[in-house]
Amino acid sequence: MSRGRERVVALVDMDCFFMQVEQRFDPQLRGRPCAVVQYNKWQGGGIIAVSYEARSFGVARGMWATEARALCPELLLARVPEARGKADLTRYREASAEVMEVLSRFAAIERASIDEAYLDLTGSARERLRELRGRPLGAELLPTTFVQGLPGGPDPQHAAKEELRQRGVQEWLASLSFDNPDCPDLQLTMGAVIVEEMRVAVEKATGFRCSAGISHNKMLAKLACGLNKPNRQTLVSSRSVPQLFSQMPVSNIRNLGGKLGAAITDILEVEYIGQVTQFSETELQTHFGDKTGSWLYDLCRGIDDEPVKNRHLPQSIGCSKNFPGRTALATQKEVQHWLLQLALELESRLIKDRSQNHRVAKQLMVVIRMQGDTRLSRFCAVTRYDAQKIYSDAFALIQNCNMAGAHQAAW
Ligand code: TTP
Ligand code: CA
Ligand code: CA
Repeated sequence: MSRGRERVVALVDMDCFFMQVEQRFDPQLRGRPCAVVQYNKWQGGGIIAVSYEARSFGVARGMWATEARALCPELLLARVPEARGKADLTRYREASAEVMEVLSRFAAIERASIDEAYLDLTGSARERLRELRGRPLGAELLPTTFVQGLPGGPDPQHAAKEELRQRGVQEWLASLSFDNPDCPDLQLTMGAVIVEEMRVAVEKATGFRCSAGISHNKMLAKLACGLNKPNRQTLVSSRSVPQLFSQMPVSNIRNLGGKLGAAITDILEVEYIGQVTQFSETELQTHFGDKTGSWLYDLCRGIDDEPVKNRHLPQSIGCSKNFPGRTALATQKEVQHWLLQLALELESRLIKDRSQNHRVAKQLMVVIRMQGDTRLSRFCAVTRYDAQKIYSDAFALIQNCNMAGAHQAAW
């Protein structure tokens, strides 16, 4: 078996997640163009989640509600609950836990964010293939699966997306030999069957729809998931990688969205991830260091060895509030007020986490963003789950960052 095709890895990501949570809460929002906004004092609030019905009008995350209404006059809005003067995401965290619980019934999960998780389905896929004893899989087991790169041939002019999907699945299944359970493509196909079942189970238990990607590693699974949203899943086989990568912008790849991705496009003068295959491993190591160079050499060929970790819970518990532009905090009193509000939220979430998950936090990290977008972080030990103590520790950590002077009333 060629390297990098040993595993079956899936990434499940909820469709417009906060929106679906609000739609379950208020059924009048279902099937309608709608969005979730945070706060509403300025421009009707900032949009953080958008239903697919509203996306077709051009409504997007980051717009103000007033801008979105101009694009889509019938847009309905749901508001993020607030507590202690800031957004309260409890409702979404609880909905996330419901989803993660269902996914965990199928395999160990690595929670990757509030609405997505990786699963290593290698073991389950192998077992199911053994049970199959060489019988072929039917297209009816893959009712929402797209096979990336298929159907082959020139793009037909008038075929509907669903018709192309079905033809792709047919072509794919016809290309498989079912008598070899070690065949990587066959294992991926069984992985996709399991993910179809998983997504049905998620919707049945929670009412939420999701999309998924099925491939040989986390990078390809994540990329695959985004190819046919919403409520669909995409299988990316290793043979589809060269074509897919030949037009895939570097920044669309997991871990290449930021500075490293920008360095790759600048230094190598490439636009697409597939173009990186022109460079030797040594060349890549010269530019990016030994470790990153080798990693990149594999990555641009669709190879990524990062294991799916067994991690169900978030690694940290954090809360924050932004004060953009004119709302920037300008006095020590204000800084103290908001630090205390954050500490109060933290205290209650830490206490809940300790009783639910039988663990205790060790480190407190305080991050502040200052004028000109500079960020600064400071750490200390967490000694007690007590808001007053967390607040005073946090304030002590950042007090000397006050440009006006550590003990001034101004900040
Ligand atoms: P995403 O998975 O990035 O987006 P989404 O689920 O809304 O839409 P899609 O169907 O395209 O996956 O984020 C999950 C949730 O996290 C989202 O519903 C709201 C929240 N979120 C924010 O509040 N701010 C942000 O900047 C992002 C990226 C997400
Ligand atoms: Ca999502
Ligand atoms: Ca997500």
